[in-house]
Amino acid sequence: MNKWLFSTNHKDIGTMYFLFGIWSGMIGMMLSMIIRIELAQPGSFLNNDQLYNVIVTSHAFVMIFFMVMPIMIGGFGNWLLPLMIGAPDMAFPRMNNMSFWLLPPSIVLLLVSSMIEMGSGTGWTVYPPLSSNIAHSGASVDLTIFSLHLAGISSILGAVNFITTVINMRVIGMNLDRTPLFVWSVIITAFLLLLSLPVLAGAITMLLTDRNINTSFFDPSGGGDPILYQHLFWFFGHPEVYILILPGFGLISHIITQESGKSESFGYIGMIYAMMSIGLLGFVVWAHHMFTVGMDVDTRAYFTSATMIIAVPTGIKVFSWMATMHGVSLKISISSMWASGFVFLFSMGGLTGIILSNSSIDVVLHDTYYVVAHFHYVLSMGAVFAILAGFIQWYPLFTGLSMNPKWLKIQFFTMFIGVNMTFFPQHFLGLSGLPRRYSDYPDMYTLWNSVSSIGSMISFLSVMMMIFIIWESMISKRVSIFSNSNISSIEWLQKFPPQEHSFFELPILIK
Ligand code: HAS
Ligand code: CU
Repeated sequence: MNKWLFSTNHKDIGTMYFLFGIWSGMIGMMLSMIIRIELAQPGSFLNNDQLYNVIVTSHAFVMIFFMVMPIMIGGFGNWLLPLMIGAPDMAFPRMNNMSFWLLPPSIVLLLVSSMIEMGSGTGWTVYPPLSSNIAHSGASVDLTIFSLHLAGISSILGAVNFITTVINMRVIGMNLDRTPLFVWSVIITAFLLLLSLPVLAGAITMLLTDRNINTSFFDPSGGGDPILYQHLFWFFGHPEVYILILPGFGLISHIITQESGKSESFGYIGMIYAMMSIGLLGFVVWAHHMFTVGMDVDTRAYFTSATMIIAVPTGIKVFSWMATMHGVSLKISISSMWASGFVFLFSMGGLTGIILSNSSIDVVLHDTYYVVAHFHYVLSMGAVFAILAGFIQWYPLFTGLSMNPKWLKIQFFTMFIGVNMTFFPQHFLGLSGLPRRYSDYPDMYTLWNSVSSIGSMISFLSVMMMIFIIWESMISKRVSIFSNSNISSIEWLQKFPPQEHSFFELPILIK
């Protein structure tokens, strides 16, 4: 009991993050199934539109803050980063414990907010005036704000920890141009967190005072402006979407390199610069989420162009992954299937992002299912595929066990079919004008909504199968030949030497 509650060990804390993330993922998936049941056919299932919006809002928050971020940064970051840089643990082990234990109270606040009064039916963007105290009276939105405060503090502490660890605790000789790509991806993510979360905290705190102590930051009748909230939110919100994908980029680079049997990623240095460019550019494109607020044409031209430029470093990454895979003899492992699936489907999501970045097109597509299709391709098939690729790749390390490869292959294909069947038709729905965040629709949208809901059922069953595969590997105690979870950082570095593009002799340097 105390081993977990008071843990200061990066591997144990990483494991707790995984368990927490998987548990939240179940909640998030359950909420998404309610959404797909409601939309499976016209007419009402819940008979309550506010409740529907509460479910959509909770789904987004749970998936973003309590599934993807804890698993990628908390789980993989804690487990792999110290091992990859040869550090005995994180720089601030007790702060690491606190980062983790802030999350359970945070998700409790979020879930409680949906159980009292009328819930928060605001969407994850929490825009006023919908989130102000007239449209959302009662304590629900306040509890959501407190939940975000706690999750934000957790992430900021985590970011400080990762930055300090990487700056101070790399093994001697591991210069920045020899530091593994996953470490780079986490460190860039940590900077994004550190710079963007305080802005969100400011915005939601201003909203809190608007709601409760009669300030009027976002209320025109008191001299405020609701558009200010959107600027503050998206100054956080856009970097946030790169926070959700960058650690995945890092995981994918390692998996593709290892599974291709190569000693380093194609264009290793270019990969680092690409991630830094994506991180930096991510801070100057936020208003592509606000093209419909009545911006002047020059501002729209700027945000369109700046956004499109992000395709260049992202293209560098995609083509470098492909070049890394190029020319190797065909050896298809499960994790390389997930990784290739990632490269393909993430690129598709990226391309629809480029389409949306055209402000004149976005005026039509904003708040339609086209946007929903875009971000589920980069998230459900980008971030989630990266998580599954990494989880399968390092499962022997985390648990010492091995999963059934044949079942994993079936699971991959059912998931691949399920998510594509769920989200590809949403492009059609969006292009023909179906708005997001509504619980019902005219009959003409029935076909693709039904297909989408059936697809979501397939993905649901596929995730259940994954849980079964994990359970089976645990009860059968099939010890993996590859790895064990007691590996020390030094053994890790000897097994997986860092970038070898420059000469690097480990045993000597570690001394
Ligand atoms: Fe996005 C909305 C644009 C990447 C997540 N995005 C969202 C939302 C989420 C999200 C969650 O400009 C909804 C938020 C909400 O609740 O309202 N997004 C982009 C662009 C990129 C992008 C340009 N998004 C992501 C990633 C996400 C994510 C990564 C999470 C993991 N996104 C938008 C826009 C909106 C938006 C608009 C607002 C829409 C609205 O109306 O609300 C880029 O980073 C993508 C770069 C990647 C690629 C693919 C690989 C690159 C290659 C190089 C060659 C390609 C070229 C392009 C030269 C481009 C292979 C050629 C173009 C062709 C079309 C052929
Ligand atoms: Cu954006």
